[in-house]
Amino acid sequence: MASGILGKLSLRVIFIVLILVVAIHYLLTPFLSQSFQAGSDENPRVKLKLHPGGGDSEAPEYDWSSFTPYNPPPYTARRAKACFVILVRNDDLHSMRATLRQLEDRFNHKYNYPYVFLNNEEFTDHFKELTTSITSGNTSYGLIPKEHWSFPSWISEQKAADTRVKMKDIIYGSSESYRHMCRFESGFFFRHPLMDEYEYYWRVEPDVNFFCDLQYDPFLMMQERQLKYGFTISLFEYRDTIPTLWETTKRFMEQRPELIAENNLMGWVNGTDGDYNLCHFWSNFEIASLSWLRSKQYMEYFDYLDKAGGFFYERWGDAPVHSLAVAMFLKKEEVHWFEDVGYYHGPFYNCPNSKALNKFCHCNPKDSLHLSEHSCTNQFLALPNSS
Ligand SMILES: Nc1nc2c(ncn2[C@@H]2O[C@H](COP(=O)(O)OP(=O)(O)OP(=O)(O)O)[C@@H](O)[C@H]2O)c(=O)[nH]1
Ligand SMILES: [Mg+2]
Repeated sequence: MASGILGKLSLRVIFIVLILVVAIHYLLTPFLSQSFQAGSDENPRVKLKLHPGGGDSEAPEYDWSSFTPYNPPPYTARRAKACFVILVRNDDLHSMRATLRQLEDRFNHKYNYPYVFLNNEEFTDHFKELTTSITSGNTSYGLIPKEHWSFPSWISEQKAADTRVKMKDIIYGSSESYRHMCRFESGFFFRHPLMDEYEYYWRVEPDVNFFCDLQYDPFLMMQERQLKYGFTISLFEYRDTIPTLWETTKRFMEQRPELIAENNLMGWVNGTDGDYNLCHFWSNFEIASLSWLRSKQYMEYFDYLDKAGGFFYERWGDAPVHSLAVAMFLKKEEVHWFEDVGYYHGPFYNCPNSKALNKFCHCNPKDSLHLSEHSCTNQFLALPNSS
């Protein structure tokens, strides 16, 4: 009798628990599924960013099928008209060599692409000897013409000097050479005569690190997929360095609407308040098309900015300049995130999350900036394709 009552009781308890479990599951389902859908349509890479700290077994694999390797070994002789371009000082020889060693080991010993070194001063024989000795491709060394690394006639040197004093508390705000560097990287490196024979460039700096064996030729990939601009890291710019860059750019767009691409990427840089949201591609790494930079629209944009004076009266960086140009002139399909290039430029990493890619690397995906709120890569990936 007692066991009969107990039996009925435990059946009731089990029944109630079951109902509770089903109810709780039903109530929580919308919240759980929302966290997977936020910001993404069907792009599985966007979902991945919702797993910060992932990267090992629990991180979802995503579709890498569109990323077929180009020149799998044995290596074919096919090459793009491409080079590495490196703006560097003689004093940076040893950090330069450390980077070249990695670039060769991770990629270029198989492809032997040439290097163009540029400098505002003559390279020393010592620099030339010790960089040529460590590289597999041809090396050439160019002196930057004075007019590409000096104040243009319309700039008041006094006003520029006053600006440097006013901006002394901003990163590189007091530096004159940094401003020449940013202006040069914005408007001139691709016009140096040593660059004339090339169609694509990979920008490299001393002291950056490469962590992954690249399994294909990125230049040929750019060419075959008609890509114009490739990046590894995106982030937010310091607003104080570019107070009027956005309004200057908007003025340019108003004056030259016919130069703006129909399906452009302005959605990536438009802030909700109508201001620039500060998203930019970090230009210390770029693999990109030279004909795009040499195009009428880019050249007009650079000239417009140059005349406006912000390279000297503020501290406009080449990264937001290139990025705003990408946003105005290119379509999403022409811009590529080199997720598989493990890369470090202090203090940020790009490191592939996918096991399929990370197996060629020695970086920790958990360090990758794209998993953090400081990156704009998620927002880029979430943009719709134009077609
Ligand atoms: N020849 C030459 N190269 C320079 C000069 N200033 C900077 N560069 C190069 O320009 C590139 C960018 O300069 P960086 O000092 O690295 O600027 P950054 O990346 O914004 O700042 P960091 O965080 O210090 O790396 C690097 O390739 C430097 O080697 C200069 O005065 N002369
Ligand atoms: Mg740097």
